[in-house]
Amino acid sequence: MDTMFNKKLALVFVFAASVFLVMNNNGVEASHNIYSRLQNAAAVEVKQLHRTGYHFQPPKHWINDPNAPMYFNGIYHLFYQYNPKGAVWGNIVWAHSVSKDLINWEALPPAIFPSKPFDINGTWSGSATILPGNKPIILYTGLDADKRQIQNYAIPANYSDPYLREWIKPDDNPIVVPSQEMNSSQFRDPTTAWWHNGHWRILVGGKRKHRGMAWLYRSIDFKYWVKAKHPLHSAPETGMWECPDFFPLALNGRSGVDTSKVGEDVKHILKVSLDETRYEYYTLGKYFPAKDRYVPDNTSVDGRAGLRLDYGNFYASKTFFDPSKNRRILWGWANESDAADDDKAKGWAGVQTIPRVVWLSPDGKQVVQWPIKELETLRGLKVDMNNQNVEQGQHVEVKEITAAQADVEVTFSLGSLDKAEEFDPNWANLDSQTVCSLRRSDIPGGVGPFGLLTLASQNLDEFTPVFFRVFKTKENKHKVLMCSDAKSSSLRPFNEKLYRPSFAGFVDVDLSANKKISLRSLIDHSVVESFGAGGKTCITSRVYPTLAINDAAHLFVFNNGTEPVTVQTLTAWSMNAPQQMNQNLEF
Ligand code: DQQ
Repeated sequence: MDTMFNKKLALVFVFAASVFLVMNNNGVEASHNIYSRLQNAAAVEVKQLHRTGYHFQPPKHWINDPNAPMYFNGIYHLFYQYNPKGAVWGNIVWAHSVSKDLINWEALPPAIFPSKPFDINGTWSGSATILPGNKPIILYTGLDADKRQIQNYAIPANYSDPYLREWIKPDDNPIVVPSQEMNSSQFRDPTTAWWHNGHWRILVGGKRKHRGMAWLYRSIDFKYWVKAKHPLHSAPETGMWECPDFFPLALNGRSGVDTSKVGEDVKHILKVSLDETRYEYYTLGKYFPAKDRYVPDNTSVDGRAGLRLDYGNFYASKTFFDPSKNRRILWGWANESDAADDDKAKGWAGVQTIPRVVWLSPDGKQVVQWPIKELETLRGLKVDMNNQNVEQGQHVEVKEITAAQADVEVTFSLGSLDKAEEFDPNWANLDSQTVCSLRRSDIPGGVGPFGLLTLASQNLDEFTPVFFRVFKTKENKHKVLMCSDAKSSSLRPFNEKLYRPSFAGFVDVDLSANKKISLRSLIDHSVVESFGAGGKTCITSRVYPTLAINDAAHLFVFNNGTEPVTVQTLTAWSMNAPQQMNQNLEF
């Protein structure tokens, strides 16, 4: 009886705690917190500890949203929100880097920064569109003298410069302003434009009362824009929609399609970043171009109960179509788990995730993601582990590689699923993260928990487990939970404001067919990006170990379920650092 009561009490507590966290931005640093004391505090020292080895990261200071990723004449461009003066959000400019392979980068001077009446108080996020005649154009949010959020355009000063170093912001800006009845402090982040039947269209994120809005604008010439009578889509009780992204994915195959593609062979995705939770959600649905309406499928819902591209530290993401390789690529900002004062002490904050190719699952019910192929050029020393049986309580080390900077791919093969533990009906209304916090990696189960212990110290005083746990529901169906749990990632005292969530997402797989499930983790000092079941569920964790650093970091395979699991194949690579040119450029 007592245990029952305690269980219920624990559940109520966890539920209340998760409501509290959702109401309070989940503890993830918001991009718009103003730290007036810190935002102009230049890094005195840039601490190398925890800096990533192969993720995109400038040499110092704060970064947030990836902006206007694009491919132009053989070169990839990545712009991103950057504070040139400090390691917390503020003084935002559009930093600019170029690459031939999305892995090795060359830094250029900032492309866009506050200088004109229409952006004097801020140059915030936006997107690129390649206009006919192969002419790139950027749309971005400017904050004008009254701090109104308005949409501006910028064009290259010299189209024949292969790096498009310099960008001009013509004086006929702004091109889209909020109308009287709109909230001008919640109106930002224009999308890549798409073309249909004589008009360009863009979305701008916003909110009306507490309703999240994807405002729709149309233009014939890209300069004169008219607001459509209806937003493309909106949803109640979701708050401000930041960084909307609207794009088609082919119904068959993995090839990407141009943003303007419509028709029966594609499905559309609308992704929004919810300012209130600092997480992103997407729906899949049908776009009706004649009416300019988007209707989500009944398999995907708007808002906090919706699907997520990544269930971890991942925000303000953006996709672009890469015509050179016929694929759609997703970039996201892996935001910090550290507190602002720690960021200041480190001299840096934020990284971009490894670019991922995105496509539609064959059943059309979700987006699938996988790190771009080019990442494999960084793979160095390789080790294998095959047909390794892992019994309950066992953890087997993957030796020899640099475990703090590695890429690991593993396929687990499971025995009988009969022993899968019951999915407590009380959990039905909890989100995946809360379920993971109740069933962490050290709590024994039936089938699982099994997976990887990443960034682990030798004696497991610290570790970030990335694992699966198989449940059986009342209806005798299997439900697979994937977790990337930061709770034990650091020995730093809990009163230090380090965010250590038990990130998790359910995985839509039918294990009964072949009883196999795969996992890939990109481990990079303070980032662990994981791809479950071939990229169906993705989770990024930002972690700050104190022991499991550099050569003292270890990688293990583990199983805490009564049923043994077999590592059918595992390959792990030490990862080399990419080339990053001009990293000392002062801006
Ligand atoms: N970050 C930008 C905004 C956007 C937010 C400002 C999302 O444009 O809404 O740095 O992180």
